[in-house]
Amino acid sequence: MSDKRILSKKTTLRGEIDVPGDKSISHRAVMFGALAEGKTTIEHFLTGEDCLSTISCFKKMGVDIQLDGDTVTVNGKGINGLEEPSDILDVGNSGTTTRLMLGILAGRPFHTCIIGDESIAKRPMDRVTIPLKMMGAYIDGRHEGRFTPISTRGGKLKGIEYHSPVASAQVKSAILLAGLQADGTTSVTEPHKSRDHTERMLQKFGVKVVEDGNTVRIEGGQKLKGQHVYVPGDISSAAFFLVAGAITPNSEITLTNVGINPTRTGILEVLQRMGAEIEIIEKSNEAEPIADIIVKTSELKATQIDGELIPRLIDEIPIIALLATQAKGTTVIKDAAELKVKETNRIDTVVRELRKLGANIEATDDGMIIHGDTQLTGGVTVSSHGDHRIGMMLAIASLICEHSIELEGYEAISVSYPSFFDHLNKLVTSQ
Ligand code: SPQ
Repeated sequence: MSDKRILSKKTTLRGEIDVPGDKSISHRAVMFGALAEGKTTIEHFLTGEDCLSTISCFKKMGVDIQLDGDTVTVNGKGINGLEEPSDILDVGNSGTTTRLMLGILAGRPFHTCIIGDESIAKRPMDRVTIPLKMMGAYIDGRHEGRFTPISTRGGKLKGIEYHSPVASAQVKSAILLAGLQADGTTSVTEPHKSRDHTERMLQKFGVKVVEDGNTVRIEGGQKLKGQHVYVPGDISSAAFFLVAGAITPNSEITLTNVGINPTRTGILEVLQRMGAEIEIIEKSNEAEPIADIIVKTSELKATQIDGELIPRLIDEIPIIALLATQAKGTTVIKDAAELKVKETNRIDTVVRELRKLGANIEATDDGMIIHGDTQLTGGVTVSSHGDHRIGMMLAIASLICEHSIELEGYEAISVSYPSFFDHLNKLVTSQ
């Protein structure tokens, strides 16, 4: 990794940030626009690398997609309008693109070959290929279809009742997207409810989806109709500045138009429980609820994070670990073994990199234990390990380290937050 940045302590952060569009919702808006009949316009789209990979894959399947600033226009020709790509579909670093697209391709009567980067090649795909094969799809890949490169030739699908061993929106969404193309009813039941952007957006595009506790059902053969989608700010990106505001002295930050879908707001509950001074000003509540959030420097106390809360803050655990280093007492995070199969093993990378900075943190089998109220020292080189969320967590940690740090692999941040350093600089300079 050759890209490096020196980052140093800051005494105050002030100002307002318009957080970029939600990554999960941006992916889905392009995909559902491609499956729909007619025009879909997407406003406040996230132009991070992951979402650009989704656009590129669907363009290769013959979909007319135009990107202008952060507005996307998709001219969908319906699900039968997708064409066999003449080239491989490269998903880059994006697990969401891979898994949701597999659900769509499961029912398409043509051949595709999906590849991604080194990190994607290590992430388990059998969590979606197993149920999709049960539905009748022809899918194969490295290690008996568990890893990319993966090839698909869609089959005639039949509905299944699937009980997922993990709470995963990617698994749930892949099965629902295959279910749309299947004979009969498809249902997915999860141990805990994962983010529900697919269910909300399918309904917006005119599809009937029935939700009953942790079970979601869909009837095959329904059609999608093009829509206008406004993508709220990504709460997973906002989380970095919510924590920055709480732990940096003399700070007050306003984050505007942040999505506060209850399946994603675990971070807000944890901040409140830990004593952070935050104010949530709700603004609108259409397909996805939105709020402005204000955070101030706060006295923090430790907490325990587990159970149904985990899928509601899974991507925020790296930055919550940093928050916990500044809280009085010991914070315990458990039931989070899913962290091991993200862009990196996020239990290992968080513990390893925060320890280098002087944190008192231990890894467990399914989470971590953080002994708080620690002065982070810094004065070392840390690495993102190519994982955007680890890179941003370390950049926020630098704000409170005694000595400056060198961050290796900062470019990974553009996967989900290309304007991250511009926003950080804005908060440092707008006193
Ligand atoms: O897309 P990708 O690479 O899987 O991205 C991550 C992230 O940190 O941005 C996970 F590494 O977010 C996932 C999230 O963890 C995005 C997502 C979605 O859009 O459906 C769901 C979650 O994954 P999962 O496996 O729990 O379904």
